[in-house]
Amino acid sequence: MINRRKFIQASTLTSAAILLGRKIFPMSQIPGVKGRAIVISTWGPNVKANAAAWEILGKGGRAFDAVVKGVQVPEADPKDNSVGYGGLPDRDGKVTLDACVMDEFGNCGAVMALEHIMHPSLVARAVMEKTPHVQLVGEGALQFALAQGFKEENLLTPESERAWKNWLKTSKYDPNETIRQMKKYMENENPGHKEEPYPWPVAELNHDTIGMVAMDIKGNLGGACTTSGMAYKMHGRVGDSPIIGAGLFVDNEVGAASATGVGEEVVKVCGSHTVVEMMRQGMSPANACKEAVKRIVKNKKDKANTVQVGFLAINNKGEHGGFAIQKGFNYCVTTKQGTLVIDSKSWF
Ligand code: SD4
Repeated sequence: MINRRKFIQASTLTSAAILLGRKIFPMSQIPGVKGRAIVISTWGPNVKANAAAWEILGKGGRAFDAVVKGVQVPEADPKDNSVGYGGLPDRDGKVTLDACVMDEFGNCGAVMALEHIMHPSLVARAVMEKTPHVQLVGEGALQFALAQGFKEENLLTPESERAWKNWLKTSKYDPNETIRQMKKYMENENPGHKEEPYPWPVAELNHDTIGMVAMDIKGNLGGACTTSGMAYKMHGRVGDSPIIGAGLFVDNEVGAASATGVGEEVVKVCGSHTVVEMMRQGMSPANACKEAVKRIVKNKKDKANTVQVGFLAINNKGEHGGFAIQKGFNYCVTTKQGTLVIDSKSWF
């Protein structure tokens, strides 16, 4: 079994060294790719999502198609408590999903507070491709999805329902505390997780929103972001993830960025758009992410260390980077050389 701590330490080397370093998800079965295709996504456990995206990118497919395929992996995974099926509900026990997608032409689509549909990213894509609109919310989004043939289903798994009932005992809304409690709860639920073989112990599958951005071998970019939002939020609350410019932004001439963490803070600084604009001005992806973090830290003043937000980005040269407010944010990078998980630097 691979020691995760060692692996993460190894992954804190510079990105150039990393790409020469340990491959954790060999892509040898996929035909070699000429060019500079790359896909990155929030959080280490999304190696599986990257692999799904690479099935398209690795064959020379379109970045937009790749990310839409990639993010469907955590959406369908009942063990992922922050995205799609199995996502933790709002304080009323309802699973409400947010997602958006953006392509190389600047087309975009989003759904917000969508219930009962496992793949909000696909509905967001349908909004983009089949309506004159960009965003559909709540009941209207559901009606549209059903008219498009999406299946209505119960997304609240027994595990997520138990976690919610456990939360109801205190009913205290605190995003950081919620994440800590959720991890503790899932560890109790899965006492044997430490013995589980690589790639990831069960408890670590319970990560966060997936934001995924990619560049294909033609140099075109695409992005997708999907989440069940902050656990135990107010019913009707929408975070940053489905907001173009906040949770995701793509500009084919410059780069693409996505965000995870406390969405309210990301919205206030138009986070992902800020990252792309900073890259337009010549910053590296990591420094551009740091600039967006800096604005949140400035807004939060002495409370900055009470929230977590992480950004990731690629530029149009295929360079990648990330930055977070707190330690602990990592992202997965897949290129033709394989997949690696990189610990981002942080403000604190
Ligand atoms: C939200 N940014 O709804 C999302 C959720 C998330 O850490 O990333 N949580 O605010």
